[in-house]
Amino acid sequence: NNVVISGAGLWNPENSISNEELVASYNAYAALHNERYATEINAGERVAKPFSSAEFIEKASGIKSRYAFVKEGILDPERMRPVLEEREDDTLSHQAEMAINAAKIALQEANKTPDQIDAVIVSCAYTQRSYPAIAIEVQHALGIEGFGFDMLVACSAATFALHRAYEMVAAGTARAVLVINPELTSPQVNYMDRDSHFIFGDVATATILEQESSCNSEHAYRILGVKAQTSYSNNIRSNFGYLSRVTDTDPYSADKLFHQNGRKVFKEVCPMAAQHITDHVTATGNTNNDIRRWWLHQANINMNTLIGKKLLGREPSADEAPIVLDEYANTASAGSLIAFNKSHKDLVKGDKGVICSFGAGYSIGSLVIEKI
Ligand code: CO8
Repeated sequence: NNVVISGAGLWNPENSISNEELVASYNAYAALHNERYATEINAGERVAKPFSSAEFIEKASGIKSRYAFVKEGILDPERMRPVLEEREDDTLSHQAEMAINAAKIALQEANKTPDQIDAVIVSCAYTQRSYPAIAIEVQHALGIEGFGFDMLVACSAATFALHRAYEMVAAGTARAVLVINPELTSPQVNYMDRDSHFIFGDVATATILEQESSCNSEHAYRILGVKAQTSYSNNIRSNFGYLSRVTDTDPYSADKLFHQNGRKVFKEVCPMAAQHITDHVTATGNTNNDIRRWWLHQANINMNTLIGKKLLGREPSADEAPIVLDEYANTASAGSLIAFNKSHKDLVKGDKGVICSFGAGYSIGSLVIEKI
């Protein structure tokens, strides 16, 4: 039984933050910091905070702005993190709200009603709590029967969840699965760190997978193959977790937030991703030149250009490998699916494409698909 992607949804918050706004707030924070600790800095006991620049950010990453679920607090040099109110237990949680916004669009695109969905997977880089699962909250709110569960695989959370949904539909354990990626990254961004303060944005994506025989969507894609790979690396890491309470460590310390060795990640992940994709495309009986569109992970424009060159022997055009980094920044696992959401409807029957994530773990996940 063939499995298809029959609907996709993209929801972004109303608030966005430009590089210029972000840099102004970071630089104000750095100046305050350097003034406050001038004596120690001058004595060589503390390092001065370097200044950031909007030009550097755009050139090094391709990012011009990012969305923020809550903007308040992020740009305050005395706070440097969003202000999120804690919601009552009987109120929809932040991430469930984001997830539902994207899920409703995906359901509509797939021409599906909640009673036709058998499972919900919420998969992202962080969930705001361990239990009850955000997926079960979403399932309840949308009136879906069956079951739901959460998954965490950082940058590859979305693709790995699509793989699980594919297996469930192929095995017949679910008629249709709703996969949602509410990437609420801003609470984990270290806005006080010049090297990473610009990288991430908030967004939610959702995707419906179902049997081809039940599909009545205008834009559907048969899944020709799925492939996953992981290889342990500490080059992208966050030590935030439920043990923080008992290890008596500072929950605000830099190691409890996203941090990375960006240069090493770049050097190690690009060749891995290009090889993985080429192997996967070949295993489906195609060559890279048969691929009409590449919906690649969106972490850094230079990474995508390099991987594109390795795949095609030349730089892919924006039509072949769309970039959404300028507007969205890195959204953890959602990037390749934002690209898919924004540019798939022009494909024609028989066109093939690749959705691929690469990042923390390291983890790489891909799907080769064909428009039906
Ligand atoms: N403004 C001005 N100058 C800067 C800034 C800044 N903001 N930042 C760095 N510089 C300076 C550096 O200090 C350095 O100066 P010098 O040459 O004097 O030492 C110079 O600019 C060059 O710095 P880099 O070598 O660091 O610059 P790069 O060109 O390598 O670019 C990048 C840095 C953009 C980080 C790049 O290395 C990169 O993108 N690498 C890939 C990283 C990547 O893809 N990471 C994936 C992370 S996402 C992920 O895995 C998901 C995790 C889960 C989600 C987390 C959600 C919070």
